[in-house]
Amino acid sequence: MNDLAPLAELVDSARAEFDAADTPAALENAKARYLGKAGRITELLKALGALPVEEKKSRGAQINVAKQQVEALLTARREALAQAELQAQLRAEALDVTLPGRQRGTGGLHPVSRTIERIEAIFGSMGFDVADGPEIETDWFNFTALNSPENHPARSMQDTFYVDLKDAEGRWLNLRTHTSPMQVRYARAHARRHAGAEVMPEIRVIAPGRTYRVDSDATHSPMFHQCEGLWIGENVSFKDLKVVFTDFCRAFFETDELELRFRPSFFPFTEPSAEIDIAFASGPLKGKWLEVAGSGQVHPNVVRNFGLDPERHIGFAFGMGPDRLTMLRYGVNDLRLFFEGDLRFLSQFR
Ligand code: 2NM
Repeated sequence: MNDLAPLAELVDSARAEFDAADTPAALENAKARYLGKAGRITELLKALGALPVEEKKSRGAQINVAKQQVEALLTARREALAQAELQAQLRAEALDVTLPGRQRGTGGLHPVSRTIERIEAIFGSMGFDVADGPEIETDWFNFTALNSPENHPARSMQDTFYVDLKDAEGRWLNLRTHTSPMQVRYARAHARRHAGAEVMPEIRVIAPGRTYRVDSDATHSPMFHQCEGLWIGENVSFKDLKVVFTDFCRAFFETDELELRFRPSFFPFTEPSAEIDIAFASGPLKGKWLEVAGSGQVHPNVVRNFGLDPERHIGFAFGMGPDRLTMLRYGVNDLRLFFEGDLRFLSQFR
């Protein structure tokens, strides 16, 4: 046992085992195999007792040198592991302080929503309430109540999205093709609330919202917006419609330099009916007649379906397209841009 080679081998194998230990716990296990109670070095030291005195001295010194080497290796490996752990932690928590700050994205209202808000504010200033309601409607509210005959082309499958669903009373449902059914709902609730009153307060309401038709090209989208207006009283005339709508157009387009034209037309729910055209006195659209709304005096059959007496209650209604008004206001030439959700387009309106 005087040979140094086995001791050198022992130190080498300790080095190999310490290097192979890649966690502090594994390293402590490896340490036990050399320096623990039954460790290889401890066993060698225990065995010294059996040797003669002279040999014990020199052999003991040799073993102690090996022990110190193993202890040094252990300490070095402990430090290396601690360093590695620290580096890993630093890497995991790395922060690049040269990166630009993260911006909180500022959202914005969709241009059509902005238009609807403008419409609501302008008509609100003229005493109009805002109503909204179901986009899935019964045939009765969407067509029948509005004096659309059973065989009217608007009721055909080619024009209207029918839903394979009936309401609680077994009536077929469809996606509303205009917001007028909401006018009917509003007027009926109003009539019920004021039933028996000496004089019913006037109905003044607009109904903006999503509407649906089977139609799709650069100027038609299967989902589009409408805003319909209704004013019913005991003495509301076509003259009032002209005043109200003229004021609205001036406020909406922020100019008094525009002309309005009421062009005779037909709608099942109004009689007489008129398309409303406007022409700007200046700007890129100068002098061009642009159709902006349909209108008319509410048909007596419709007034009756409101739950009111057409001999007493009279008024007008109109319907316009916020999508088209938005195109005119901002000079957008393709309706589809509004519904594709491309932020490069939408963020221009923020
Ligand atoms: C339009 C044109 C003309 C309209 C009629 C009604 C109601 F409910 F009173 F019958 N609401 N909206 C109407 C009238 C809508 O859109 C082009």
